[in-house]
Amino acid sequence: MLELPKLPYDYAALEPYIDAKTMQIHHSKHHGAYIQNLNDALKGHEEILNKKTLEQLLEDIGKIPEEIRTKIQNHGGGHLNHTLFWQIMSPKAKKEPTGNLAQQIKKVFGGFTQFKERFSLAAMSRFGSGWAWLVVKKGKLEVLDLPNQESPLTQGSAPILGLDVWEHAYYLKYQNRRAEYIEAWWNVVNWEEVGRRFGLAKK
Ligand code: MN3
Repeated sequence: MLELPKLPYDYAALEPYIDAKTMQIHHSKHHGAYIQNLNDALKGHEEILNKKTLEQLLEDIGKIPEEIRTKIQNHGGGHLNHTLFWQIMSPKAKKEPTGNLAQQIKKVFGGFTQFKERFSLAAMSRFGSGWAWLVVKKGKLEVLDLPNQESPLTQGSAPILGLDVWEHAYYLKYQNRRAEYIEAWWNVVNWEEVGRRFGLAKK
């Protein structure tokens, strides 16, 4: 049985950028539902998580038994995506990446400002529900936007930064103003954690 991971900070910690009510519902209800649905889907198939992690299952979805494949993609993806999302945000966020990650962002996108524009555009232009991602693919940084709870792992990419642009992530505070939510979110990105994930993905 998988359990809902605890948030590494209080629900109100990301105010004023992300409000406490949104965080509470998003974590306890939405992420909670992915966990519950994932556990339901795994009933009778518990053995698949003895041999592989959920990450490994999503990297090679063709090997997941067909009768539960779509559910594992949706709810397993939802679980991993949100787990990453909580970790790559922090109330003590620094405004910019440092070290090797900063250098690679400059090399690939031309600079941090250009990267932010590129990523924000991906987040804005994702039609309907989905995520914008910064991933490492074959050692190189890339920006992606993917629908629903599709995991970058399924595309052979390691996610290091993700922005949830489902309406449940911002509607209470920002209503239809997705651009304002994206702009505010940059203030809470935990670049230390993104840099740590970059270091792991490069290996
Ligand atoms: Mn969400």
